[in-house]
Amino acid sequence: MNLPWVESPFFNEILKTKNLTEEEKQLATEYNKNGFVVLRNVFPEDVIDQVKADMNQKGFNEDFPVTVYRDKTRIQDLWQYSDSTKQISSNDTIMKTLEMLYDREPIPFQTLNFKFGSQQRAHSDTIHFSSIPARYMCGVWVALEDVTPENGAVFYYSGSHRMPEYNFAHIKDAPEDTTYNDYVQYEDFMQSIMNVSEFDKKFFYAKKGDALIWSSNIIHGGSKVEAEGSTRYSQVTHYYFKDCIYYTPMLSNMVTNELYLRNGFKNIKTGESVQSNFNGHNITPISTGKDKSILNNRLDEVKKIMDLVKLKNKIVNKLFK
Ligand SMILES: O=C(O)CCC(=O)C(=O)O
Repeated sequence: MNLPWVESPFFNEILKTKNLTEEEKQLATEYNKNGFVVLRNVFPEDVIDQVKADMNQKGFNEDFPVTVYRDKTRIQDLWQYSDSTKQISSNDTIMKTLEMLYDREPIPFQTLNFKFGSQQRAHSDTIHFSSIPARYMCGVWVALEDVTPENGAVFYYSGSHRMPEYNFAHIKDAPEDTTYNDYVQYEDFMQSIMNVSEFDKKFFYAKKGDALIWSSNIIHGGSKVEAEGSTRYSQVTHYYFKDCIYYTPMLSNMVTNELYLRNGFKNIKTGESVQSNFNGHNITPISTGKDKSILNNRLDEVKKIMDLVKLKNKIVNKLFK
């Protein structure tokens, strides 16, 4: 089936056919049920401390020039300037665990380093990063210092990954394009869904070096920072998996199925540029406007025929004018 096996309705049958250790079986079973797993004490202390040093000396240092997005709380893609940030994203234990959970090569493609709690409202990563086949995406959140009820712990709703992947097609009444200005409507919607759902809200009171792996569609966010000014050094890496079509529902038109494709992003581990395909088969996106495309291989054939007709007309006109 075109779904990660850990999210498949046939999970229990597939599990029986897998050659996994008892520990891996337990991990996969938890991930299937809850949509997240915790790995304790995964990263060497010196790498973590170097990431924090890079955050201060580069990421949050206004005198250090960067071309990536940053504000007082977070910096996106610090990996471009920091080898230790890359090492956290490409860590062997994490990569092997993801490969086991998804049966495809993981592709780390974006980092977010937080100096303070994000206080981000409940959301699913699928509004930002989705894939065809669906759900080949996950986040790995790493504590670079201990997390307490005071410094804005990450929260998540256990089991919420089983919900549909909500997007603007579920809430807007017109088939309009959306932008980040509409995001607050999505956040209001997700909160109202959580208010009427019975998922357990959990907080990740991590110790330095712990990692939380969350599946693409689990609802999560950052809780309030109770002790003003307290730091919460942490790093999230977002991963896609090999041989998918990658897109952003937030900037797509999900009513008309015009996708904002994410093509040519960098694999943080290998430095290679990643192109979309469907299970290894080429796809031909056809642009429908400045930043959106439809996927229709038959239309591509039509386009080729139209190009040939145009060429034939040109030749005929030249010969007989
Ligand atoms: O670190 C946090 O507080 C939340 C991060 C988050 O929600 C995300 O990366 O999607």
